[in-house]
Amino acid sequence: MAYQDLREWISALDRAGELKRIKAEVDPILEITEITDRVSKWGPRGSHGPGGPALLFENVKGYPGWQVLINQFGSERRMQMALDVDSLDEIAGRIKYFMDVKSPEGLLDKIKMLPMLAELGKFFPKEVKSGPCKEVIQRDNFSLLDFPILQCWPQDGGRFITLPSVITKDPVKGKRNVGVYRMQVYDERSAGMHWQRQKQGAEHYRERLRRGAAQGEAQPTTAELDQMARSGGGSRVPGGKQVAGRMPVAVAIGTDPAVAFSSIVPAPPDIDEFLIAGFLRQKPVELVKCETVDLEVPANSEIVLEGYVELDELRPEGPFGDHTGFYTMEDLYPVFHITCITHRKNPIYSTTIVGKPPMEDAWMGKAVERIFLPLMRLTLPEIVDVNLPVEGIFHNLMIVSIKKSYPGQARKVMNGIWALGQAMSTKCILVVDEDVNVQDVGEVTLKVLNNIDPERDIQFTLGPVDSLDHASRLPDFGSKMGVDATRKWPSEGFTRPWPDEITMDPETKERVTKRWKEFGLG
Ligand SMILES: Cc1cc2nc3c(=O)[nH]c(=O)nc-3n(C[C@H](O)[C@H](O)[C@H](O)COP(=O)(O)O)c2cc1C
Ligand SMILES: [Mn+2]
Repeated sequence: MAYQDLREWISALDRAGELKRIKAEVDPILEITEITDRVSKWGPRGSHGPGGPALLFENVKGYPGWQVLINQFGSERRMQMALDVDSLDEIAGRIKYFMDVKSPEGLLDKIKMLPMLAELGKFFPKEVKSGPCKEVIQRDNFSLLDFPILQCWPQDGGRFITLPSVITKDPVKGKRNVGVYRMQVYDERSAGMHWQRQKQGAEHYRERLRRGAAQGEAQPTTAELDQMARSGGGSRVPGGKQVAGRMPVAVAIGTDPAVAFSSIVPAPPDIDEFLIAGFLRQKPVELVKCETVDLEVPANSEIVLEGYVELDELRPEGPFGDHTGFYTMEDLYPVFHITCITHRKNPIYSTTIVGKPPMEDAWMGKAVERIFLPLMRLTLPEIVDVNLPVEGIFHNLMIVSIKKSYPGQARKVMNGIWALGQAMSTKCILVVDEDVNVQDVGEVTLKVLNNIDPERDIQFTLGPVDSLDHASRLPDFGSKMGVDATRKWPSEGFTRPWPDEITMDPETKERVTKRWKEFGLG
């Protein structure tokens, strides 16, 4: 059953004992982070779970009447609740169900497909006339400074909106994109728009730059496009030509959990994340038209910011304490100018913090790992399982097990992953045989390091790297490493015998089990 909105989700968390309300006064400057960070790290020693409860701050210093929600996704259990499943693999199962369709062979087959088609219809977003996000419409007297936006870490460049669903459209194809890109508050009506270079919002922006430039005297050269596209945005076409124009942008804050989660999933570029949300909640996302821009936003949003990004404006953004555990340094990004704010009465501000793992985003990342497994298998069917260990911060380390059938297959898999959407920036890929449990990092360490001849089995490549990588030779460009830790075959030039793994024989095991009490070992 889909949650209607953020409030129904909060009630569900409350009923399940997954929410703590904090009535003591707390400062949105640093204090909420310190409290949430400690709670995120609750859990048995040596493991990452269970992640502590969701927190609702009801007495935010300087913001009477406001409530701030944080850590809503911060445990495996809550991630399952958010997507209404008992195990995240259930979603993978539902994806597989739709993917396994073979073309119908006769009328009976076609009839059998009808329920599936009817179900598909439930996923598409649906436009409605109005909704709760229109309860208060502010066209003039509004200010971002009225919102309890956090300053997360001491060296942050200011306050940041950390969980906004940023909605844009491709200017040519008209296709919508929704992505979470943090927004640094500059003043009452403007904020940074931190879409990183390889993200879809940035691509929509570049598409406008290309079009704008095309309407001018000359097409930009490749070098000019590169410069314009720096940091996902661009300022001027070099040579004094200015690409004037505005890109409409809408931002939804505080939606139902399926919409918020869908905004972070690395969906293929042309897929509308509201369709994914519809699939996850098995009910269409209801959208309303914005007041001042030609975009639609979830009708149930707590807060909607409408506005535009100027095509010829960049401004320093950052520093920001990031999910790498380090600060990302100041860099140039486009600026979002607000033309209108609409919100529910007494809106609830929904946010998150990132920092040293594990934090709330670790659980979102784990959900992505589970849900995307069947989609990875579409391109790389030999993949058995994937683990993105939390300290690998998603882009630094991917461990993947494969069913190996031919020489060199591990390297084919690495190259496939480096070609797969946001996985392109994976800094280190470990490929192991299918008998290795990739979820057990201890077992992976034992087997990978035993099985490799480093010079032979490590492969370097050059290409796009994550914008948050502070060690790469250049921003967004650097080297990546793949480790082929599968057993080497004679057909791969390995002719030495390969030893068996140590295991006890079943007879001895059984004999010892039967007599276990005799030994007085508990
Ligand atoms: C809490 C949180 C904050 C994020 N902040 C940013 C950000 O500031 N910039 C960015 O490019 N991606 C950020 N991301 C990652 C994107 O949301 C993610 O890559 C998403 O898939 C992008 O969608 P897109 O492919 O439609 O661009 C963040 C993710 C989370 C969970
Ligand atoms: Mn997208």
